Amino acid sequence: MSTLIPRPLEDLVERVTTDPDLPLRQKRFSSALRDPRVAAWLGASLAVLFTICFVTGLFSHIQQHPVSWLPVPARPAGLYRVTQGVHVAAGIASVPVLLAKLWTIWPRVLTFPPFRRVSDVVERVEVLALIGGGVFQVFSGVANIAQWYPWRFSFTVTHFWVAWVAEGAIVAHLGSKWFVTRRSLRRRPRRPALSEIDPALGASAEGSHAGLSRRGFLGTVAAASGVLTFVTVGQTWPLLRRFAVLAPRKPAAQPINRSARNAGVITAATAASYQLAVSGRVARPFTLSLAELRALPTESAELPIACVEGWSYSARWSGVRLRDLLARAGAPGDAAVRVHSLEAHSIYSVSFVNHIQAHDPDTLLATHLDGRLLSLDHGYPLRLIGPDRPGVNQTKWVTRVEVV
Ligand SMILES: Nc1nc2c(c(=O)[nH]1)N[C@H]1C(S)=C(S)[C@@H](COP(=O)(O)O)O[C@H]1N2
Ligand SMILES: [Mo]
Repeated sequence: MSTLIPRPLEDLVERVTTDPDLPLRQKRFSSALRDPRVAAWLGASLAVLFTICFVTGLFSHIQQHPVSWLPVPARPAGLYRVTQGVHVAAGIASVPVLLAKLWTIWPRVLTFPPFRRVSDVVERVEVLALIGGGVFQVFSGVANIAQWYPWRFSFTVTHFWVAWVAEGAIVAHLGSKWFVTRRSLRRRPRRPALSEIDPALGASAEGSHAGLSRRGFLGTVAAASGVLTFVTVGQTWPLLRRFAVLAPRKPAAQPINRSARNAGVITAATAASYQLAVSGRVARPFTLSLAELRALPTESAELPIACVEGWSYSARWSGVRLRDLLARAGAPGDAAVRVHSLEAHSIYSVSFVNHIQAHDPDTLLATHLDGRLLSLDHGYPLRLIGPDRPGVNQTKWVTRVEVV
């Protein structure tokens, strides 16, 4: 194999990185836990968790940024609730695994010089994408759940594109490590021969890391990951609701992400002049006053609010069916809809409803939540709620239905 580095330098490098008394003494960080089998287990777990995040994330993306040529179905009604719940849970579960993986590999990052062969350069770029991408995705995802935005870029757009970089690096890394990983995972851990046991220390080669075996280390990582998931997943899974002590939002309290005050809609929503307009690609556009709206037949549906942040709850909503309004206006059968909010200057003030969801009997412009008139913060006087839709697109304070 051709090398990029002259022989004498290579010898020096060899000395520097192995001599325990020299600055870049990689060996000093050697630990029985930094072994290929541990690295392989952590890597394989991360690949599974990240891929779950990637696939569910693609679905979230198409949900949050809908395109008319790929309409998402309206059924099952709780689909997005499940996929987004899994997305966030897998992301949270990956935190301890990622930290452990970084800990096991970081002495290798110290290798100096970083490249000796052309293949090293390729590997470095791949590892950089893997570490950078993985750390960025987990960090930005967790920060977003905590509604902490220490950045200026758009979270959804950046999280989406970096996901491709990270997943691409995972696939490349899996390709290059496939045989090593498979061998490491298959091989039983080697038991040290008696001669290898240092009688003075009274410990095996594995004992160099005070007591924590490889199995114990992996077990600890798995337990940390399990506990973190257990104390947060109740934000979307009602069965574990009371254990969700680390969940930033408590779904039982029916959280509000944007209040009426924040959205600047209080006056417009409570004004006597409030109207709902149905217009656009229709034969008979019309408007309704609040009194006329209340005189219409009402329907109800049990539907979840599922926030992209991972919390969700199911509730009983009642109001007017969107498809009844479309029929009344003489909208075509393939009509999709843009629902406009009284809220101005927000990316959430207009929400797209594809033709499948627009004609679903459970897609409502709701006036009531769990039998009570909507509060201002929940979207009074009218909010959109439909099956298999992300929370961000369940627009509040609706004032116009534009048929497209
Ligand atoms: N007009 C408008 N509607 C909105 C939002 C918004 O910022 N503006 N936030 C959305 C988000 S992110 C979620 S998760 C849900 C939460 O619904 P709730 O506040 O009624 O519980 O409302 C959605 N509806
Ligand atoms: Mo949300």
